[in-house]
Amino acid sequence: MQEKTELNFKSGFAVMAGLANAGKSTLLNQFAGVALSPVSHKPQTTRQNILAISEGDNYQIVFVDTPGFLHAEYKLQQIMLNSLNQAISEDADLVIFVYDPTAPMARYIPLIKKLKDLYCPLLLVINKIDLIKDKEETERIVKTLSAELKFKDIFYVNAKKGEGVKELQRAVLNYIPFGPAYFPKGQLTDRWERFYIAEFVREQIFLQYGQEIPYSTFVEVEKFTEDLGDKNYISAIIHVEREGQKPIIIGKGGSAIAKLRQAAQKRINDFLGLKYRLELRVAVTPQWRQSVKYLKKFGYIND
Ligand SMILES: Nc1nc2c(ncn2[C@@H]2O[C@H](COP(=O)(O)OP(=O)(O)OP(=O)(O)O)[C@@H](O)[C@H]2O)c(=O)[nH]1
Ligand SMILES: [Mg+2]
Repeated sequence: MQEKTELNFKSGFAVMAGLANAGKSTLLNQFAGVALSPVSHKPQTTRQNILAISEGDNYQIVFVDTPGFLHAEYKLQQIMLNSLNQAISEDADLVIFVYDPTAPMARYIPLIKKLKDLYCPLLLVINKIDLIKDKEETERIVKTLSAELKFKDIFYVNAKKGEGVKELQRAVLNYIPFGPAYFPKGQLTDRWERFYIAEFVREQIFLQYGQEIPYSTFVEVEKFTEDLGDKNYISAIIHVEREGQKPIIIGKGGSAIAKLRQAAQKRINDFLGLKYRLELRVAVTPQWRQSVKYLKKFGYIND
């Protein structure tokens, strides 16, 4: 029986890779059919790989969202880069190169170099087609990239609107190997609610605050009650790196944190399909992005 199942069933990992802000998380959410991975207009929104499991009667595709390729300066960024490297070189059955036409081609050089070393099939996705001027520009991009990398296929997508996503999803299945499912049927992702709660607060911080604030922030879920009915609540700590960042998060008379609390609470409740009251407080945790101790505590480094 086992042999028959393996012959009929396809299962594997389709990993997205691209520069920061290319639209990888937007695309992952389209594949998932739900806003699972935080999206913002700022680069480096995604810090850890996020899985969306898409399934049918005879397949299970695990789409993997990764942090955008970057030049790592601090420890957290090195960890982000490692997550991408591991996903494309160890986990992937297929890599989807998400290309953002609004980024200068020169910024792609180190990523292209990395993608040259892959053994698995590679698909090119030109995202943000709504922002491309004309057909000539598209042709020029495809020609330049195709001279460097061997693509199995090329797709033109508007991830924000979901245009071209179905065709891409169907094509991905062609490159997924035969084998038994990696995850139990019906599972959407590999992480628990607490992870997503923290991520959705962080997403709102990326949307609401400027400059260094989003990058200096970690959100820790302290309490998450599940059996108090309409008194269910979540309490979370927003860690910042410097004393001076605390009043910025809080805002004049608490106005900024009140706005943040409201937006994050709505995002969490929409996702979980339940009503929680969200409580937020701010703590100063100096240099956490450089500290192995805190990066372990916050789950960026696994023992
Ligand atoms: N106009 C347009 N904007 C898009 C499209 N796809 C994504 N975006 C926008 O691009 C920005 C970045 O999207 P994300 O999905 O967060 O990008 P990402 O690649 O995950 O970025 P990092 O997590 O920082 O690596 C957001 O403001 C999206 O709304 C698209 O097809 N067209
Ligand atoms: Mg992202």
